[in-house]
Amino acid sequence: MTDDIQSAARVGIGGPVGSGKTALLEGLVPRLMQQGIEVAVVTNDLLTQEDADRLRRKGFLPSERIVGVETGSCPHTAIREDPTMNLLAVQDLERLIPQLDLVFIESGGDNLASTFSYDLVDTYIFVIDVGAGDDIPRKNGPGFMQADLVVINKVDIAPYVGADLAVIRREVAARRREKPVAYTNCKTGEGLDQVVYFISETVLFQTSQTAVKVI
Ligand SMILES: Nc1nc2c(ncn2[C@@H]2O[C@H](COP(=O)(O)OP(=O)(O)OP(=O)(O)O)[C@@H](O)[C@H]2O)c(=O)[nH]1
Ligand SMILES: [Mg+2]
Repeated sequence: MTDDIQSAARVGIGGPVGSGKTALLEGLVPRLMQQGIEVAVVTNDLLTQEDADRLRRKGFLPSERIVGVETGSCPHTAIREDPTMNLLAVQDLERLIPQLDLVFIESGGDNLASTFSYDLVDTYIFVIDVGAGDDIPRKNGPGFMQADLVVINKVDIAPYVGADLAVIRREVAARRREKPVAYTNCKTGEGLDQVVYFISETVLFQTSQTAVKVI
């Protein structure tokens, strides 16, 4: 039934509650659109359309390109154990927008164990924020360890929460080794070019026009 539909690249965005997943989307989507990439977004919330409505209010994407999935269960169930709802949402978007290049799937906020099924996404980004403490990398959560890209967000608040960015950088490098990491401030856009670079190289197979290589 779906054989004749062109498949868009799928990028998961996971991470704890409030780490900045939606803020990251708010930064990434306009940057990718500027490069001519056709983007859509699926958001997951437990019982609401909160994030989908927030993105619609931003006005940077036509409303039909934003789908809010109400998971009604643990967020990781809908991105890993049984991603049916998300797969159907992506398929609907691909049917509606045949020229689609890229679909983001934002998980509901979860814990450090949260990972995506590769049946649902081609690659995924795990967002943690500096405000959660500089010991987060030491906790070895599977989401953080296994994600294709880790984004350490809210670097701007480090001085206010007593988090040492040098410690974070050292411990992230020791645990992630060669796997990419980007340090971002979604309020200013700092570091977002590195995330665009990662997406361009990993799933769009093109060299980003503005981006900087991820460290
Ligand atoms: N100072 C600062 N605040 C940020 C940054 N990124 C996000 N925020 C704020 O952090 C709060 C949470 O951001 P969201 O983007 O809603 O986080 P989320 O991960 O999508 O949250 P859930 O979907 O509820 O899990 C909001 O008040 C954002 O404005 C950042 O880089 N710096
Ligand atoms: Mg969100």
